[in-house]
Amino acid sequence: METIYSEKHRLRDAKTELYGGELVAPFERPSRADHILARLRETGLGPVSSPDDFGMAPILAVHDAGFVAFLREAWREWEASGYPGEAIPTCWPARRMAQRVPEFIEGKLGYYALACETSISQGTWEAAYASAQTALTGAQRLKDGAGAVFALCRPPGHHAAIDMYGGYCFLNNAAIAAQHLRDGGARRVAILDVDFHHGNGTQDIFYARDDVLFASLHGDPMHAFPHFLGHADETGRGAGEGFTRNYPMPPGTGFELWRAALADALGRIVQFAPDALVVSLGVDTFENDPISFFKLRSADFTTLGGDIAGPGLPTLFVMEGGYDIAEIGVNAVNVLSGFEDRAGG
Ligand code: OKP
Ligand code: ZN
Repeated sequence: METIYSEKHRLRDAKTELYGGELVAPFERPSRADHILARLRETGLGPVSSPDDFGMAPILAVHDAGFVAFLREAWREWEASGYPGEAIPTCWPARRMAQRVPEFIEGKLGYYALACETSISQGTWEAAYASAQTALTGAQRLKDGAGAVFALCRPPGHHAAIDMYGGYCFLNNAAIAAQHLRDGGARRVAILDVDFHHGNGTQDIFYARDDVLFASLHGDPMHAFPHFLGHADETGRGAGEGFTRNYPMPPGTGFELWRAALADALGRIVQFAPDALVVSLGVDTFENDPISFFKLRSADFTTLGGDIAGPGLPTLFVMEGGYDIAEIGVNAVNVLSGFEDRAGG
């Protein structure tokens, strides 16, 4: 399986994350990609290629133009404000307040942020842009006939909504790739999100649509980030009714229960009969993940990779989360090799 990878991910190297009431070194850091790349090379999964540049149009096909302009300018505006640290919002357009974009950067941050753990730092936009292009290149490979591709995206994307960033995400790589597949002629695309956290951004982008099915397995939002989306009764809106499917699961969930949810999600995907499958691949379901509460073991990732190959669909894996950095390479590549072994690739 070919991997698409850009060194530009290194430009996303924030110094701070707001965690547990303290500013700490971010969990989402450059060494995550290094460990995945090292493991890919060690196992000889396949070639590693640089992304092509598809420009802004495919990004603007899923994200709000004002939001994208904000992301591009946020660091410059924050620096100009004279504040000493990284850009973090302090105030939100909460219930019964005006939903109007302020002029001052601190207000803009609150308007466009859905969470404040994620600092905007120098280079964040450039890395997020390269991450989206990495996913787009993977989508293009599927369009050109590849059976499976791995987009080693960083920063991740699935929390980024039409006009909101947060949860370490800025641009929704998986959604941008899925839309690119649609615009390239795929009639239906399914997105399967196996990251520990609910893919609220992806759900937001496709919630009212019947051409992109979204299924997510995740920690119950009553107990886990993003806290305010991902309940089982969220199933789509309007024409999209029935085309969103959520599988929230409780603390301590192990592979048996998780795999049963996966089987149900894959059954729905098969029924949907998509032309392509995009997998939001997070391995923060791992038993030793520092910020999550599922109990999957390294060998389980091989099994679930095989399960995902079951439907026999052209499949794009888009990297999302995973914060046990020492094991992220083994766990992510286990999914890919499990997929290949079953797919016979
Ligand atoms: C990004 B991805 C933990 C707080 C976690 C943000 C998590 C973002 C995860 N108590 N806050 O889905 O892996
Ligand atoms: Zn996650």
